[in-house]
Amino acid sequence: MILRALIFDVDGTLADTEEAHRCAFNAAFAEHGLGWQWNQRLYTALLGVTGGKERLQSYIERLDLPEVERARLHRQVPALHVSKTRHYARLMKDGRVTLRDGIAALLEEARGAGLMLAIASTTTLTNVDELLKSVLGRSSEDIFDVVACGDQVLYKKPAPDIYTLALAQLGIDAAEAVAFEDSAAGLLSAKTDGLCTIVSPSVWTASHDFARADCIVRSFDDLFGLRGVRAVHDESHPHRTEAA
Ligand code: XBP
Ligand code: MG
Repeated sequence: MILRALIFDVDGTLADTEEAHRCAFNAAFAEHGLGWQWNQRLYTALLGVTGGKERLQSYIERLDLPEVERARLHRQVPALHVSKTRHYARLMKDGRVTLRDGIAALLEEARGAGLMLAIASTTTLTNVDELLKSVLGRSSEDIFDVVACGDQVLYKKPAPDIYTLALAQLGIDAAEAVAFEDSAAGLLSAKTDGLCTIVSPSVWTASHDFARADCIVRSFDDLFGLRGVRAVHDESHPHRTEAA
């Protein structure tokens, strides 16, 4: 099989965005008069649940509350998440978040090598666009051939659904693409779809299990150049890539 596309996770992979997400959640809690504060230690644990709305729901389930109050808070989740997304957009505009090392070169070299580019993310399209406008001055559809994200699928990572959707929209098989991830949930999602997956842990996911990764790098900067690289489908070493 020939390599035809690179598929990127967003949060923690394209950029280290989770501190901005955490601050956006806390700003939304304050706006809604909730006395909640997610510190970095708690947020690292909560990141085990993908999806902001799902993370809020799992947090509410952890609280020691009368059931009536718990039900009221669950009903508040959609509005809370809308507020949080607005705060995240505001934080993206302050320009403090940058692409992770190596990502800009990977995107450029992939284009130069004639590869398609896709996103497979749990976050919302709004967040993807706000991030890319902030770090590259362009929207997601200007850069990526396919943007699969958020509620486009019912089951979020670690379910394979978002990568299945990205591959379908690319019109290719898993053997023709490589996925880039930062978390155990993202890795499991990509591997369940049979994708060769390169992982670079983020500060939030350093303790995750990446045993199934095809390649683990400290930084995406460590990857070889893509020029002239093609995937050689060798039964004994599927997804082995070598310089042409
Ligand atoms: C990471 C997530 C997202 C973000 C928060 O997505 O799990 O939920 O933490 O964004 P990925 P939302 O690594 O798949 O890009 O609040 O929009 O979900
Ligand atoms: Mg991620």
